[in-house]
Amino acid sequence: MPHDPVTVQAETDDAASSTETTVVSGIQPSGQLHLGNYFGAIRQHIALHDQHESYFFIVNYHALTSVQDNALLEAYTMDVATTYLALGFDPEASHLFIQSDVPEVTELAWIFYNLIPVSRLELGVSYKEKVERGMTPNAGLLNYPVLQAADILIYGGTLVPVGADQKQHIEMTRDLAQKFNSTFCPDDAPLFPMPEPLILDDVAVVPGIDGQKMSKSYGNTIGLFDEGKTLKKKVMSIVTDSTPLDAPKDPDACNVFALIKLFASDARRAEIAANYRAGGYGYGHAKKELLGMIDDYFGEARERYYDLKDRPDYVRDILREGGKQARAQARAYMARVREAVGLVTTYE
Ligand code: AQP
Repeated sequence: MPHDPVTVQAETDDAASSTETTVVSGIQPSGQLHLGNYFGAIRQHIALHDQHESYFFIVNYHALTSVQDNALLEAYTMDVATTYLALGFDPEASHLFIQSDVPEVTELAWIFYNLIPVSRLELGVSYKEKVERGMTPNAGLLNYPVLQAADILIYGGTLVPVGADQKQHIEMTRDLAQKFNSTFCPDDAPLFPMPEPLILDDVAVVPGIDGQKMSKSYGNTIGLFDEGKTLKKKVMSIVTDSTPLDAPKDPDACNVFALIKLFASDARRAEIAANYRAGGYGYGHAKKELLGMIDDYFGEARERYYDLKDRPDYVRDILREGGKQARAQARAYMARVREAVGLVTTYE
């Protein structure tokens, strides 16, 4: 497998070589986690989490932009944590916690609101796409990247492993760090570092079963732990063109092949591409192959997931401890931010 954690580690070593590296990333509890989340971000999170000081959090404030049902939000939040642990996240080696256990991020976001024009936020690609898809353009959705910047900077994040769709948001984070430093800090003592995104070029944006970006809110996902009939139904419904079985096909124009590439070794990938080009290899063959790959890849983690699902108190304890540590760090940073801004603090 070209993308097992070991390979990702090698790929990320350059970007994360500094001894000062602090890895920070969040994930929305807005639905079942899917292949796009995994290959775009989670795989890198798992590979990096025990290599550096790191903070991984479940961004439930962000998820309010799309989930406004309390039982569902709570269930999705626990599900994200359970998924990370099932995939091998070691809570002793890093911090895994819930965003709202560190409410100081909303305070930092408020400060940042004053440093970015509304017109810049209105140009956000993700914002525009979500509105085009029918989401309500409320203030939370518009300000999503500002809260994200607060999430990253409040822990002094320097490296942010994300999918390609988040590139623009990390640029906004950098601009906000720069703007804060130039507005409130002496030139030789900037408060915030400049975070770098870590985006693996070969993954880019993982397509969903309809060929659009795989996204929880688009209803086009393949869940990490989908199995049996559910998994089969989703894989078999991946959109393809109507080229007949016998005819040669272009693998690079095919959604099924785009997903196969994520799982297959280089040699297997080349073989399947050659089959496409030769003709006589149908999309049904490719889908069957993909189905087996997904099952093999996530089979063991799926078993751990179902085991952990029966132990919600254990998962909650891990989140509580992670939140406690993260909050201590965030509070220390906020004390310096408040002083830099001139917010008089009268409590100890
Ligand atoms: N299709 C994708 N391809 C590559 N990376 C992806 N990511 C999400 N979809 C893809 C990456 O997953 C990380 C966590 O994403 P998120 O859950 O915080 O928010 P998102 O990007 O908005 O994910 P969804 O599934 O599209 O959620 P909804 O529909 O609720 O907005 C990010 O690093 C993202 O790049």
